[in-house]
Amino acid sequence: MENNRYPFVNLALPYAYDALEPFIDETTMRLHHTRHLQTYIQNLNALLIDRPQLQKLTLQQLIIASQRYTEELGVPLLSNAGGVYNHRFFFDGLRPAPAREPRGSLASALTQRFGSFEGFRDAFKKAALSVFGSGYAFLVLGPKGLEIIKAPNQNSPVQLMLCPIIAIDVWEHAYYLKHYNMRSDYIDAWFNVADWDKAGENYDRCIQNRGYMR
Ligand code: MN3
Repeated sequence: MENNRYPFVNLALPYAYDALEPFIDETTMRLHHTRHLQTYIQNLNALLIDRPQLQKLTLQQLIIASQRYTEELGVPLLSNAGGVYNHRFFFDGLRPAPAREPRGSLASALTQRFGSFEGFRDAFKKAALSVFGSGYAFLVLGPKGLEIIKAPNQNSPVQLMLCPIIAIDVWEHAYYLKHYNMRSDYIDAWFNVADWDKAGENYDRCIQNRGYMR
C-alpha cells in the first residue's frame, strides 16, 4: 500500500469523482474523499505527531497496536487508523464499468462457500443492511475460508487478522445525498461499481500471504 506510514496524505482516487455516476453520485464521492477521509488523515497525523515510536508503524500495524493501549489513546488510534485504512480499501474496490462478477479463483471460492455468486450477493446485502448505525460489511479471508463480517464504526478486519477482499461503507455519508435513508437501494447501486477484478487480486494475495497484510 502506498503512503502506508506517517505522515499520511490523502492520495488521489484512481478515477474521477463523477466516474461512478449514476450509481454513486459525484457530490457524495467528492465529500466522502475530500472531507470524510481527509478528516481521518488529519486526525491520525495529529495523534502521531508527538509519538515517534508510532510513526514507524504501518497503517495495519497501528490498527493492531491500538488494541494494546488504554482507551485514551487506543480508541482514537483505532478510529482514525481504521478510518484511513477502511476508506482507502473501500475506494480501491470501486471502479467505473467494472467486471460485475468475480473470475478465477475467487469465483470458485465464492461458489463453494455461498452456492453461487447470487447466493453471496444475497448474504452480503443482508449483512450490509443489518449493520446497526455506522460501519461496513467486508468479505474477508480468515482461517475458515471466506467470511462476511460486519465492522461497526471504523473497526477493521485487520484487528482480527482477517484479510479483506472487498468492502462496502454503509455509514449514511456514503449514500444519504442520493438515496436518503434507503440503504438497500445504495447496496444495489454499489454492486454496479464493485470491482471484482480488484477483489480477485486481493483474494489471490490473501491466499499467498496467509495473513492480513495487503
Ligand atoms: Mn465513509
